[in-house]
Amino acid sequence: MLFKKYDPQLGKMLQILDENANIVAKDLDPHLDKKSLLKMYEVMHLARIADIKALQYQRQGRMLTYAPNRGQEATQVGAMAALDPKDWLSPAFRELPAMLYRGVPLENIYLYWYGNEWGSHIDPKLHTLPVNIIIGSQINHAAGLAYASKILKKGEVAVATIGDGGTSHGFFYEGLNFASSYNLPMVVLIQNNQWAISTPRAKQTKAETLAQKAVAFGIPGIQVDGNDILAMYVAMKNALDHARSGKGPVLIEAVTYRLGAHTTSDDPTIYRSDEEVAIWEAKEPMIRFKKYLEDLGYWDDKKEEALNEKHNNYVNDVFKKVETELGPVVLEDIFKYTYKEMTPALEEQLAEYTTFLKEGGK
Ligand SMILES: Cc1ncc(C[n+]2csc(CCOP(=O)(O)OP(=O)(O)O)c2C)c(N)n1
Ligand SMILES: [Mg+2]
Repeated sequence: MLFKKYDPQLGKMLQILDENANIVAKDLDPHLDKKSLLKMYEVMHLARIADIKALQYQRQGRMLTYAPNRGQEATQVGAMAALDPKDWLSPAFRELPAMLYRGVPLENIYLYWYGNEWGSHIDPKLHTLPVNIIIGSQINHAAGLAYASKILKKGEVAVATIGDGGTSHGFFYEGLNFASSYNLPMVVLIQNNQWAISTPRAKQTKAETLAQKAVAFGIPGIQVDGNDILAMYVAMKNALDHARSGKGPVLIEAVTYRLGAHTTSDDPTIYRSDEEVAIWEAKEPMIRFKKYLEDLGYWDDKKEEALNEKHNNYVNDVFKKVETELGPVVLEDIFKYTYKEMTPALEEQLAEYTTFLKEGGK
């Protein structure tokens, strides 16, 4: 039903909670209970603080390159709240809120961006793959997981996330075509944050929406207000039901915005205007979700203050642990874990680097 009503060829975008925190599609309100709503808000809040602090640590020279996600919290948390724990997440690299919602400890995420690959050792029970820097390959990982789920009749759906820029990559078409041809239980969530580094969405493709790319695969597609956490939940819930029932994949385009830089190595002021950013700042997802919770009587300033303190302390403690105990990289690890056994070339490089360090190199 939902996918018929919001067929991408009709050019309609799903929105349930508007920018002023009003429910604008009453028939689609998922009526989530207080506990679920508060869990969603708390994860968004933790993600926001962890994101801001990661930037600060990086600017202080205490963290390596970091990819901020501010502005994309509702897209990710709303979607993840619809998954069963047994479903899979195959993320890209800007998915800190989604990973936190799936139960990945902040310690892992921080370790990764600190430059220590042990952060990618995520408890297999969490059914969440590590950060994937190779744009688009996560779609094929998800297609593989979905294929396995179908063959083994596991009832698990594999969800992959990808950026607007990633949809230009071959992996996107290969993985989705495979999944649709074999009716695999997969959902692909495009986080259209309007930019792929300095390439704007308008230059990425002539397609009017990214959701309409679903038409070529013969699967449902839907464009959603990605800053509306309720719409994201409802779209993902419907997509999961569709995929789980054996009807094949679904493509979701979340329309959102990357409020920060692409990574800490990027300066967005070079390629986009302050006016554009200001428009999206006003639409950012935490303002409207917080207001929605306040209107319901579930949230107030006192609770916000207490949560600020709790999460600030928690993030400080996690980073302290990463910086002092867990983070420092053992040089050999960098060479040892590329292949099962080191290749002669890697052995040579390790020997050379060890000598360089012994001779006082830095
Ligand atoms: C295969 C591949 N090509 C190029 C890159 C370099 N790169 C990293 S992020 C990025 C842009 C991605 O844009 P988008 O898919 O919109 O995701 P966003 O960064 O906006 O989350 C590029 C080109 C890469 N990581 N992998
Ligand atoms: Mg993008």
